Amino acid sequence: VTDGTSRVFPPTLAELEAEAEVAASPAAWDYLAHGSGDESTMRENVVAWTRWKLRPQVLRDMGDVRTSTTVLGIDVDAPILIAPTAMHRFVCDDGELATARAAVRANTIYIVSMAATTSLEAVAAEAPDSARWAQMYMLRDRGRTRALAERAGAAGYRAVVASVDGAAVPRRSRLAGGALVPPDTFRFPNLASPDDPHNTNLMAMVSDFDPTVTFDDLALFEEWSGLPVVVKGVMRGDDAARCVDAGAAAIAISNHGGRTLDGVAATADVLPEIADAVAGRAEVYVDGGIRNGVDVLRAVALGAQAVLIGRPVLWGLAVDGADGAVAVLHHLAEELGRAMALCGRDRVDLLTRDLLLGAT
Ligand code: FNR
Ligand code: LAC
Repeated sequence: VTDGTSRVFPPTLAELEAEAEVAASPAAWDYLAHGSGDESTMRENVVAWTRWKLRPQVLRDMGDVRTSTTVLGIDVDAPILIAPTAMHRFVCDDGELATARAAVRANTIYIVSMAATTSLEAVAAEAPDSARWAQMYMLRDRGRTRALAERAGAAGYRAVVASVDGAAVPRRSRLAGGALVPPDTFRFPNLASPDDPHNTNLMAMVSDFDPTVTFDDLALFEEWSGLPVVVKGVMRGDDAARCVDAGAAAIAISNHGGRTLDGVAATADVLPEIADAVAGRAEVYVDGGIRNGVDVLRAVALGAQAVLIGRPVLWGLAVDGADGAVAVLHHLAEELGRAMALCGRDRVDLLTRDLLLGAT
């Protein structure tokens, strides 16, 4: 299989992962590959998708299969978005600028992390015509979050993704002492604080998360940015319903790729409950362990409007920069299209729960 560019693309993301481990520095690999505790949630995220077995339909004229869809009214080529992940300069020289170019080429949405090593404005300038969302946590100094939300609105971002899984600092066993000090050449221009304008250590940022945030605060993100709010890190139907009541435009189901609290359920297992609780009042996205196009089909069939891809995009960046990230996104979309044809559904909005054994 080729990815349409120069290099031969591995047939599975597992092979790309192995290449990425070789390509990345040991420090970057320790940072991106691992999870919290004994990593049971991280592993379970991947396995849980495979437990949903398909019930394909046949004899349905699959001459014109389309993976395109919309998220918050924005057209995308596939229901496959780029999850917010920190520090892309850790894995590739161009960092977030490469990711921005990849998102344009794959015609999808790049959710830029608060802990990006490139400013929101520089990412916007690199891909002015594409849709981007800005991820942020509420910081103890709420004025800093407000400033970032205002910058996202001013720089043409189309949504704020408010991450809400930061009530305590996670323990990452594979990072020395549980802390992380990235190369001191890194800058975090979206985390500017008055005394330390451009150089905030990542773990210092995590300790700056405001643990007092409640549902009532969600409206602040919209007020500050003028943008719809996606709430990321929800794992229960009752919480999802309360977020929607509080004005959320979308819910992103996530356990942070198993990087926060080990022992949390796999996202594939809570998706049906959350989709039912939201009941079409907002869009639902899901991330965690999505490693092939069949997983994307499963997620959409269970009620997700789209999925977010975390580590695989970083593997692509590590191996081949923007080309590598595009290859990952194209590969997943291509597998989704094939899975749709073999399940007898030629449009994304025809992917429904009856395609999965035991889901209805
Ligand atoms: C993340 N994630 C994350 N989430 C977020 O809201 N803000 C962030 O800055 C980061 N940073 C981050 C860095 C790295 C290296 C990883 C792997 C993840 C979580 C991310 O958005 C997403 O929830 C998971 O990565 C999804 O799981 P998979 O696809 O990696 O299995
Ligand atoms: C992480 C933080 C930055 O997962 O969200 O490393």
